[in-house]
Amino acid sequence: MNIQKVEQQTVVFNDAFAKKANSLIPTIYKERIRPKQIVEIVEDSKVIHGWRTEQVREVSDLQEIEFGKGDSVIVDFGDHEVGYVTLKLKSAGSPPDAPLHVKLTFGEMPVEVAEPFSSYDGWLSSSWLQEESVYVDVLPHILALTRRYSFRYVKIDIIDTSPKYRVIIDDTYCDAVSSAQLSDVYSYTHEDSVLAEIDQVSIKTLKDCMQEIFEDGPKRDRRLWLGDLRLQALANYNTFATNDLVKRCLYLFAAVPNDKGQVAANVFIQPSLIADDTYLYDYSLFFTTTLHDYYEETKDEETLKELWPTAYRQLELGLARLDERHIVQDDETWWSFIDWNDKLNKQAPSQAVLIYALRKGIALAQIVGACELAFLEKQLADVEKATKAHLWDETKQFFVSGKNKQVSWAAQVWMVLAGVLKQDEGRALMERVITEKPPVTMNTPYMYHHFVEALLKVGMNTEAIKTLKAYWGGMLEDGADTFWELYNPNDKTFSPYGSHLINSYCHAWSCTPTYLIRKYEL
Ligand code: RAM
Repeated sequence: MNIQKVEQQTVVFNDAFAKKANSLIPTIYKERIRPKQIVEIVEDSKVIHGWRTEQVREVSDLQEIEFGKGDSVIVDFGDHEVGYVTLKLKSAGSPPDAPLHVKLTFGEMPVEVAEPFSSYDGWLSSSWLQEESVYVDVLPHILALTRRYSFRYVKIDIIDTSPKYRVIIDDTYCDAVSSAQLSDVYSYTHEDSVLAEIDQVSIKTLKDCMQEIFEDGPKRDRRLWLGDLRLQALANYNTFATNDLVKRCLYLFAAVPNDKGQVAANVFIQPSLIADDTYLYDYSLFFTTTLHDYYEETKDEETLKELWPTAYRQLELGLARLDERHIVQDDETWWSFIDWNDKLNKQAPSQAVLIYALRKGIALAQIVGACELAFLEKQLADVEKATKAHLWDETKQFFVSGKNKQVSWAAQVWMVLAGVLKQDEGRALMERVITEKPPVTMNTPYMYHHFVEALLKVGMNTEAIKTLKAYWGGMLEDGADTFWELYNPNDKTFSPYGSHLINSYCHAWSCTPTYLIRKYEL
C-alpha cells in the first residue's frame, strides 16, 4: 500500500486490488457498421428539442456526390453506435492544390447536429460536445478518427477544398466497440410489444455503456460512477451476465479509497486508476449494496471476504454522519446525490439509503461471520426508530426532509425501498404519493427506477407497468434509440447542466427496465 496525494485528498492505493481489477480487463468486441441513409434536419415544434430528421437520399448515393466549399451532409447510422469512424476521401476535378478542411459533428440526437455548439452556455465543459476539425494534406486519404464517439448521426461539413477540386466520400463506417455481445443475452420476449421494445432498448443502452468498465455514458462522463454501476450490475445479471466486469469495477473502487477509507463517487481508469475527488454519501454506501448484489448473484466468497472491510467501512462512515438523534446531518453542499433536482432536500432520502445499505451490510456480515454483526443490528434498530420518530410527519402522512420539512417523491420512494414501513403502510404511502403528487418531483431515469421498484416492492405492479410504459415508453415515442440520462416528460429540454445539448442520450442508469421486467416477471 502506498499513499498518493491528489489535490486536497489523500488516496490510499491498494496495489493488490488494482492488480486484481487489471487482471479482469474485458475483451473489446468490434463490429463494422455502415450508415443507413442520408438525412436532412427539419425544424418541427411538435417533436422533442424542435428537430427531426428526414431521409433525403439513399446512402449509396454518397459516392456520387462531389462536395465543395460550404457543402455539408448528414449520414444516419440508423441506431446508436459507440466507436471509431473512418471516412475514405478522394478528389474530383483538378489535382487538389490546397488541403481539404473538413469538420465532423456527432449527434446522439438530431438536436446535436441541428444547433451549433457555439450556442452552448452550460456549466459543464463544452469539450464534451462531439466535434472535430481536420485538415487533409493529400488526397486520396483514409481518415480514421482516433477519438471514440457516441452517436447516431454524423454531420460532415466541408469547410474548404479549393476552387479547382471537390471531394468525394467514397466510403464511411464505424467500428463499433463494446465489451458486451448481444448474442450472450438471455433470450426473452415479452408478449406486450411496448415492454418488449423497452427491454431491448434497455439492453442496447447497457451494451453501449459496457466498455473496459461500466461507463455511465459513452458520450459523457465516460467513467465509472458508483450509483450507475449499482444499477448496471443489476441489469447485467439478468441479461449479459458478465459478472467479472462487476467484480473488476468493485475492485477499482476498493483500490483507491481516501485516508478515511471512503470510496470515491467515481474513478478514472486513464492514464491509470485515479479516484475523483468527489465523495457522495449515497454513492459510497452503494459500494456495500453492490457487493451484496454481486455476492447474491455469484456466491463468490473470495471476493466478498476480500472486499468486506471496504464495504463495512462505508457503513461506519455513513453512521458517523448521524447526529445525536440518529438522523443524518444535512448541509448546503452537494453531499449526497439522490437525483438531479436543485430543489430536492437530500436528508430523508439519504437516511433511507443508509437503512437500505445497513440491511444489505447485515446480510453480508452474517455470511462472512463478521464480528461487527451485532453492532450493525443495533445501529439499524436505532436508525429506524429515529427515522419514524423524527422524519415521519403524522399530520402530512409523509416523510419530511431538512429544516423546512420538505415532502419529496424521492424521500417516500427511498423509505419504501429501505423497508422502513410494513407492506400495507408502504403501499398506502405510494398510493398517497400518486394521488397527492408532492411538488418536489423526479427528473432522471435513475430516480424513476427507484420509484418503479418501490411500487413493485409494495405489490403495485399495474402502476409500475404503467410508469414503465409512460416514462421509458415516452422516451421511445420521443425518438430514443438508447435511453437517456435525463427525461422530464413535463419539460423535455430539462438539463441540470444548463443546456440539453450536453445531456447524454445513452446513459447507463436508464437501462434498468430490463432488470425490472425480467426480475419481477412483469
Ligand atoms: C452525472 C453523471 C453520472 C452520475 C452523476 C452523479 O454527472 O451523468 O451518471 O452518476 O452525475
